[in-house]
Amino acid sequence: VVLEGFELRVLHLPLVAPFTTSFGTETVREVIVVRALTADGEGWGEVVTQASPLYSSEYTQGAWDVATRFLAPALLERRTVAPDEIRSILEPFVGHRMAKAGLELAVLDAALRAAGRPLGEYLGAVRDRVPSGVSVGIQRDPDSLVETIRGYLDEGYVRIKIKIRPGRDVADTAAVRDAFGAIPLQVDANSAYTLADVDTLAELDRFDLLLIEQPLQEDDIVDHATLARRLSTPVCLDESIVSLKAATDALALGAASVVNIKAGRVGGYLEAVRIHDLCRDAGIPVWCGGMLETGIGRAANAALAALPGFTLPGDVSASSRFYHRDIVTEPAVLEDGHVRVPTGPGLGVEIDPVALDDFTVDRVVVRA
Ligand code: OSB
Ligand code: MG
Repeated sequence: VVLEGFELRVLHLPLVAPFTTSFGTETVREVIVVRALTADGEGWGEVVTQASPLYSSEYTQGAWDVATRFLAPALLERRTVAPDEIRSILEPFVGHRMAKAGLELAVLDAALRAAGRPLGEYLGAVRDRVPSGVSVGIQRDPDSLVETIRGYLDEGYVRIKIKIRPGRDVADTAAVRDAFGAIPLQVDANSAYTLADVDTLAELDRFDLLLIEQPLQEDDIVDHATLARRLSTPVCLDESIVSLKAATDALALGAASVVNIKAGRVGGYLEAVRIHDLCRDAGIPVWCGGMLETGIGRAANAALAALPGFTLPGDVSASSRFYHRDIVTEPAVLEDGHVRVPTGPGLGVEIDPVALDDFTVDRVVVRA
């Protein structure tokens, strides 16, 4: 496409309920929405950073700064850009993968809309809907966790993931198993443990979990491999898998027997597909993670999760799991425990301009 500019906005979307993980509680989703302005029309992307660098080193103001001062100008300087060239154009800038991913998605959407091609087809989707799991934050106590999960199961979610942290792990998991029996269940520690906690983590083995997600720190690839040998629960990596190279190394070391793929964390949907391909060739199941996406990223995640190697249900839930009101006109809904893969050109969803404006707290246009 011929790039003319990028519009970036910071949005504040109120959450339907506070979302608590081992690293903190959110009540408002702060997110950056990107609009690529091209000679053939516009395209939309989303930078999935959060307000503070707690899940990863990236955060809203950092992403805003690097995107407006370095990344967008580098793309605009090229003027004519194909989606699969973006990675190499932005490669000189170290890190900042979520910011890169948001720009890439906006250009990709613009290119696909102009060509009349759906994102799912472009990425290699083989399904028209994807099974929907839900990520459940840490609640006040195990009883309220059980009641919260009962609501999601009644809605039809096919897999439950609970957040854990030291002191809120074994008893919470036991309460969920006691209440609901053999439902598909997994836990996510968001890096809250160290190898010194191996005995506690091994207690989780008796719950027959699908997996334990990211028990140790982002850099702890070797420690994850050590831990994996001590647990019967499969170890899944999230934070650690920041690129195809990181995934290659993690698999070589035996640090992960399952991989969570998030396009934002790895620098974009094209890198996400490469990690999918690697894992598929290695016989490692993958699933699509989430970052409380708006309707933009949620549509793209549904398309990604429809690739053949995504054999476990992802955190691709209905928009209503997080939001009363979305910024797209047809937010993702749960139908028989599944979310539909959009079939229209590009993302296959349309932006609701009024909602977009209502949630916007900052806006800038970077021009060629
Ligand atoms: O670790 O998967 C995670 C949300 C924000 C940051 C990290 C994570 C999450 C979730 C929510 O678990 C996933 C979702 O969008 O449903
Ligand atoms: Mg996670």
